[in-house]
Amino acid sequence: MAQCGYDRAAQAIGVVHFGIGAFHRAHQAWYIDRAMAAGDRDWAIGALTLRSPTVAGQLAPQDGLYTLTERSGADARTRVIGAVREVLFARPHAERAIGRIAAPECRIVSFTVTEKGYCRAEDGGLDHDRAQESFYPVLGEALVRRAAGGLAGITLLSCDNLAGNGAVLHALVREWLAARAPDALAWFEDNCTSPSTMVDRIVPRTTGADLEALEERLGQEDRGAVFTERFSQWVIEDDFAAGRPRWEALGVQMVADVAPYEAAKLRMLNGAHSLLAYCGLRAGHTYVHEAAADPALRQLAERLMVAEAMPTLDPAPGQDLAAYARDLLARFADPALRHRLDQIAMDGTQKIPQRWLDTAVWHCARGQVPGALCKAFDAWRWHLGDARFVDDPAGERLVAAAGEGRQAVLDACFGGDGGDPLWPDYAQVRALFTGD
Ligand code: CS2
Repeated sequence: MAQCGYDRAAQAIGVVHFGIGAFHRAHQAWYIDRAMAAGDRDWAIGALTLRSPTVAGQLAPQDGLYTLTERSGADARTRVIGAVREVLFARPHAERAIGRIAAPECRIVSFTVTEKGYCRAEDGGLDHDRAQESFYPVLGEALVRRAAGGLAGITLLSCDNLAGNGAVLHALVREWLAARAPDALAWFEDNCTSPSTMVDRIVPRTTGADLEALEERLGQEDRGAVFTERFSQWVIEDDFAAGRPRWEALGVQMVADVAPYEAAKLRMLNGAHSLLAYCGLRAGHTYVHEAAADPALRQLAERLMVAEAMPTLDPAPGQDLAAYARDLLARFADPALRHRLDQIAMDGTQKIPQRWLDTAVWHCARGQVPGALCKAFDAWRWHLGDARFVDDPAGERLVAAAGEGRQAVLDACFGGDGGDPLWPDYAQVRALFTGD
């Protein structure tokens, strides 16, 4: 495979990343690769996979090298990414993984572990049992060692689609340390930062057909290849404990407050994505571009973004939400991406609160009915009606509730276990969606 324009072997591992799925390879790794190609040094990535050894098996034999292909219409551009220097399956290699984060050259620990990887309990705090299976044991032990060794602090950089992802991560790590290593807590608070980020790039799961076509084109096999759109956006709160690559030279927006970008992305892009997923599957479509080409569904997605989500947002100066909605519809419609609706439909309980509920609550408070959201919710309930297609940590509970009607689904997802609702204003939203 062609090389990437800088001396890979000479770069220290400055970034340790949890969750080296396709999204990380097509987004953060691509930015870091370009930063090093532009002259930044020692930001190579040591990647950890928590759940599946497959990606380590794909990338390790290629020495971490892989290609990224940007697709748009009939056009495809491929580039070699060299930023990933090491890939470890964290379970059998926990000690090495801890060592990577505890090493002085580590300056950033980043995360794409999906919404459920943060292991939030229903009250928003840490679910300590589930957290044992996630990144917390490795990260926690590494922080303890850094604290004990008097090392410099690091930046924890969440790159998942959660509102206030940095603050959420910081609070959960604090809880983990408070329960298991209180001695490291003051060091953590004084030395580490957790800026929030908004990440955006549509990265469909790579298929066998993608890999075959690529091999034919390149004349070489690449088992770690990723395929994405040309568009990419990264907005980051500029609060780093120990430096960062010069990302601003590569189009990354370094800002004081990421909240307006994050809210717009979650409620408009991701909100419309989830709507298209459930309504699209219900209408018999397989891909996002098919749903976006269906006039009724396109109109519904547009209505959600423009009429329902936009009024709830408070844009940052220069943030043009109407243009954003137009661009999103064009991105969804690109047939080159072949983005499967069922990829988006999974983990609904983890995604829907930050995608739909804030918008719903806003309209409820004004006595208005967000019609597109009501249709989306109904399609989600339809989706839960067939257990074979439900892929969600709360799957069993939801499928059982789906048989009992709308109210039961809502309660199962947002209502807690009979106690206080998980969501403020939940009662109003419940009345809206159930017609009570
Ligand atoms: C999608 C996102 O799978 C999903 O739930 O909505 O992964 C989406 O493609 C990205 O957030 C785009 O940046």
